[in-house]
Amino acid sequence: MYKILKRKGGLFLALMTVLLLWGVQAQAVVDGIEGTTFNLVAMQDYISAPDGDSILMWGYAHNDGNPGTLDRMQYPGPTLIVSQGDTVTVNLTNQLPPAHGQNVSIVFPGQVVDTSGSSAGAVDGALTKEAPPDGLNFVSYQFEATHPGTYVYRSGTRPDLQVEMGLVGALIVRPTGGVTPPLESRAYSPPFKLAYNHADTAYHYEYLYLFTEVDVNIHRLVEDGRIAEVDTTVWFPVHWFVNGRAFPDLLQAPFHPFFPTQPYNCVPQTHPFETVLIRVIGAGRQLHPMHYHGADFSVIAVDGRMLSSDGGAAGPDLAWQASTINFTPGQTADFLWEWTGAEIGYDIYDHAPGDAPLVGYEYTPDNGGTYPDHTVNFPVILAERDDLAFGQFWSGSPFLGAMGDLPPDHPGLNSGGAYFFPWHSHSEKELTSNDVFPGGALTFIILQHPTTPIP
Ligand SMILES: [Cu+2]
Repeated sequence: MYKILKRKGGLFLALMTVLLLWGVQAQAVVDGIEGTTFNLVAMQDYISAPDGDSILMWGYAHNDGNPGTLDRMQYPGPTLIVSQGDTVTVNLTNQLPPAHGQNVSIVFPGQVVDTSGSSAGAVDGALTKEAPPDGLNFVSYQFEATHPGTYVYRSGTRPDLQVEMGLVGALIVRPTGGVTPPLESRAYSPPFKLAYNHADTAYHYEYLYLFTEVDVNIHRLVEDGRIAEVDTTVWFPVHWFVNGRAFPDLLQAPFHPFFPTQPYNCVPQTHPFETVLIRVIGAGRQLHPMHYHGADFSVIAVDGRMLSSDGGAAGPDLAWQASTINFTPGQTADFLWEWTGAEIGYDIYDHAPGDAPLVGYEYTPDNGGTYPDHTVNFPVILAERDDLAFGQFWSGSPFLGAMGDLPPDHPGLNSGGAYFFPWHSHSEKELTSNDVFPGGALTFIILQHPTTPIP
């Protein structure tokens, strides 16, 4: 039995505008594997970084032959999605090249883990049982998912090296409480779901923000068979990843063929008045001040525990509001974000002054009133001529390259007229990838018009 207890200047905006409007695709769900038994394999492979680099990684693979999963290592590991009360089994085998001499393991902070189902050749490690690099012996980690929430899982074997190398992932426990949120609903809104067992944790869309860093020098040494020379006390990361990709790669679709070992993206989308749940994981070694433009958010839980004064019945009454949150190494948090435009004084649905509100799209707050018609059109500000580029932007390069034609059937650039709010690290160096700007921990939340469906 094992227990572990602002906006920037014109150039920036022009760059962003050009880059972000290409082919943005997202899913309003957290990609991952649902179930109660997961067979993970530690493997070695490469990821790509936006500077064109190819970086050797170790990661957890989930090979079950089903669509939506990979049969090779992925970075980060597969997001494991379970339900509260489930007995969860994660079996781990180790197919890292034996020459590295690395056992591997998984620790599940917040869960009480039993490894008694492991094979006889599993090895006792410093923190938990480990799988030797023979591809045969396995460790069976079993726990009951007692509390809903957002959790990290990661290697418990030399984590300074193995987490850096990519052996990390997310665990999501969904609540079983069948509470119907007594909240307003609108014609365009999908049904509410709950993050925790309380109506005040209801959301329409959820997204994962799993933050990691990479010091390429460590990966080069491993690639060269020089693990003995790795010194993680002189660690100096030059890549910052959200869900295993950096800007602009994280705007591409999940499971995009450009990124065969980096399946997850990070493109939050919502409509006005709908609620977004962000699941935050500090999976690396640094603090990251992540900054969410457009509206303050409300932190409703930390480390898989709702911020409640009475253990849950009062809901997240101790939630706190902010525009920036530190991703703390080893910590998770959940927050809710909603954009209403309530205080900007414009009609956000592009109707002319005096027009009747769009039926089904008007905001009806909980107090029974309706959102006022400001009779002021939302202003449209055209970019300065010098900030514009002419023609079509896509060149096949992830960065601004030569002009080229959009591919056939491309829907055009921001055809829905959405607003884009940057969501980014406020540690400015983290907006680079190996000293190339823009890159790193930068993405956008896309505020779609109500008539634009969000997949
Ligand atoms: Cu900012």
